[in-house]
Amino acid sequence: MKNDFLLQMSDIQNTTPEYMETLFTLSNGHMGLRGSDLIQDIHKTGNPGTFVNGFYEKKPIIYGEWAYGYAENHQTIIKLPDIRGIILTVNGHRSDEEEWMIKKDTFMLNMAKGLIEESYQIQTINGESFRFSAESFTSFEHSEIYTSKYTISDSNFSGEIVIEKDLSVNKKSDHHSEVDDPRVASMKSDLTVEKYDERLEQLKTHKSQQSILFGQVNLVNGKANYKSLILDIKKNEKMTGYNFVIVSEILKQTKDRPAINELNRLINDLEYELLLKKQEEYFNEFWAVSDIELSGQDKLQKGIRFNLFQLFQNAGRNSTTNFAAKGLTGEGYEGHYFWDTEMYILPFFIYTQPDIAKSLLTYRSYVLPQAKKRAEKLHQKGALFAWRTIDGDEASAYYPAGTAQVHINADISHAFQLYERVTGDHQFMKETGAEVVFETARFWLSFGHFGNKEGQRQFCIDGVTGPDEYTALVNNNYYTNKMAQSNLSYAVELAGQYPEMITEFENSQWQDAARNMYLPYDEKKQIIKQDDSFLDKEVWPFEETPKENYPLLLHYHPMIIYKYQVSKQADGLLAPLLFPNDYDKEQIIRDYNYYEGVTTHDSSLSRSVFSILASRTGQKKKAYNYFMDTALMDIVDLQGNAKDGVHAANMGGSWLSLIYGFAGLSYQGSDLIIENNLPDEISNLAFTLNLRGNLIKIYLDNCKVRGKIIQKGKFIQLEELDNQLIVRFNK
Ligand code: IFM
Repeated sequence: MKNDFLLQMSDIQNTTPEYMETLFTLSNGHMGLRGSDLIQDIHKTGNPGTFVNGFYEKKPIIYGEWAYGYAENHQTIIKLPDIRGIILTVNGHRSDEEEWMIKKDTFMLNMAKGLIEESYQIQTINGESFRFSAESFTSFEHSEIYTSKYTISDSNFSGEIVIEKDLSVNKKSDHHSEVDDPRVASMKSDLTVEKYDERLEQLKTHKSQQSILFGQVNLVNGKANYKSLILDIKKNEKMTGYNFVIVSEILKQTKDRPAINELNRLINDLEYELLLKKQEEYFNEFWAVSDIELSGQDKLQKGIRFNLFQLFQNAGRNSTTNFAAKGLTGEGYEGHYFWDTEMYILPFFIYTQPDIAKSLLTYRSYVLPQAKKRAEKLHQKGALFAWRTIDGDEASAYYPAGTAQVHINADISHAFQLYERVTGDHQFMKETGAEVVFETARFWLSFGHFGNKEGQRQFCIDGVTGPDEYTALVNNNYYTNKMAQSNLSYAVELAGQYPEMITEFENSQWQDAARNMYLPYDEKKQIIKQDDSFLDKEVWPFEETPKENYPLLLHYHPMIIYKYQVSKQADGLLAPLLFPNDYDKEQIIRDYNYYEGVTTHDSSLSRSVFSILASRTGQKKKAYNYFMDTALMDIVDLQGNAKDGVHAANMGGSWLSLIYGFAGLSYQGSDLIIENNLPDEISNLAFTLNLRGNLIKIYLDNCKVRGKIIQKGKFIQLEELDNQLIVRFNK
């Protein structure tokens, strides 16, 4: 197998245990377990643990000063015990009680198959020695199973080796929180534990009213044991045993019979080799439709595959869960879902694995009732989606950089629109998406207002925060207004197809607001204004700011930051990225140059945007440099906080930098255009897109763009021009 599918310790910059655990996380969208030390010794280090997507607890937010409509509860993903770590007992002596020699020979994440493979040379304090190998994975065939095959060989003794896992919950070590970093928080797990049967316990939360079944089965020579795995070793003979940890789907607090019956069937038929075979099939399929091959700097190919792998393995797939900002790799951002999914992560899925995209979008429809309630609470019409959430309710305790980011509404509408455009799945829009788009459009009409701007009646949206979290509560954030306009226009388009879902009056209001949306522009500087007041502020004193004072959010009070022209991340520049046909190249370059000068990139969501726009405006060197920071962000720990989880939006951003940037994907009318913007450092790029069921393999090299249909779907035509590929769809 090609080494570019194997992530090893030698590939990564930082080797602290917490950081390694993040990078070597195994997940299947339902559960994620950090890649902690396998064999527990007397030196307990790191921050191991397991996360279940959407399994969380609530607790009231205590405000020093409360105001009407503030978010009521924290929602925090629960850190369950480490289901990976094992304790070995050899002839009565335990690995976590005595000083053993444990030498790691191999440890790798096999991204081609979705496994961790590892082997150790072990010598106990009494001189018993043996080789211990393990192969483990979170099953994609049955997402409630994490399984390992353990093999003992080359032993210099005959005797008993016991392999155990400590799955007891509510331990002190299941809690870890960084006091000085607002981006990290976890909640001490306080679960009610009830014995369910001889194999399983039921773990219940209190306030969020959820429960899961949790337990293990061990198999040796076809015999099951629910506590531990006992191997009778003969000197020099090889011996194998299997462990299966069961982490059920989230159940209703009352007994969820069908789900439990299904789980019982699953437990009775556990078969490692079959699950392994299926795992390989899943991953073969995944790489066949999603891989990106490219030439270039050492580690780049592997870095890109690592990003794609993490995107694939961390996406919720059951329509009631989504994609947390850190996936299931750590406790950063409490397991919350943000706009990261729609604007950075979903394009990858929409263009490569539309079924996963559909499931992530369905989640938004699933929480639409909460979004409608939220709008009502704020005395608005329609729906207002939570800025950060697990269960759909707003969980942001700091509203200026939370609830006020109402652009989330339009981001969600935009993702539905992209899904429909790329897949042609109108049925989904009819059944699920249209209502979300209409409700978000209703919100804009009631939240915004017509005002007089520059002598004209224009639609304004005041008192909001845009993507840049270093600028809060402003009037007419350019990005928000542009996105709201697009949301309204899409609602009008859908209204033409489903007129029975809206009123005539609404339709005309939406058209009016979209047509007259105010988009702030500075005539003197000839650039878009991030918002009404951004350019009037003093520019942040960058020259006097020591390097160690970045990210600013950890060193300056918000009141100081908000006074200045300083952006944490790309904001207005997202508009030309998403609507390239609305801006000419000179305009984009002027905006780019200005806003690059005031952006710190303290958010990991920033650099990919700068890379894409640099690609599209012929600034190849810049495009490449920003891309490299994006592509290898977690592998080199660029942001310094990968220990708390991967930067999933940035991983989506690295896909965007390649496909929207280097391959210049855009639309002209209904035609999709691929354009060759490859930087000098990358001479070849190949990737696959799924366009209305057609799998198209696209190749770029220094002088050409080529396309090949490798699986046929609805009618399309490819036209190859000099350095351009045009995909035409049948209307
Ligand atoms: O959604 C982002 C936001 O744009 C910047 N702060 C972190 C959030 C989660 O990734």
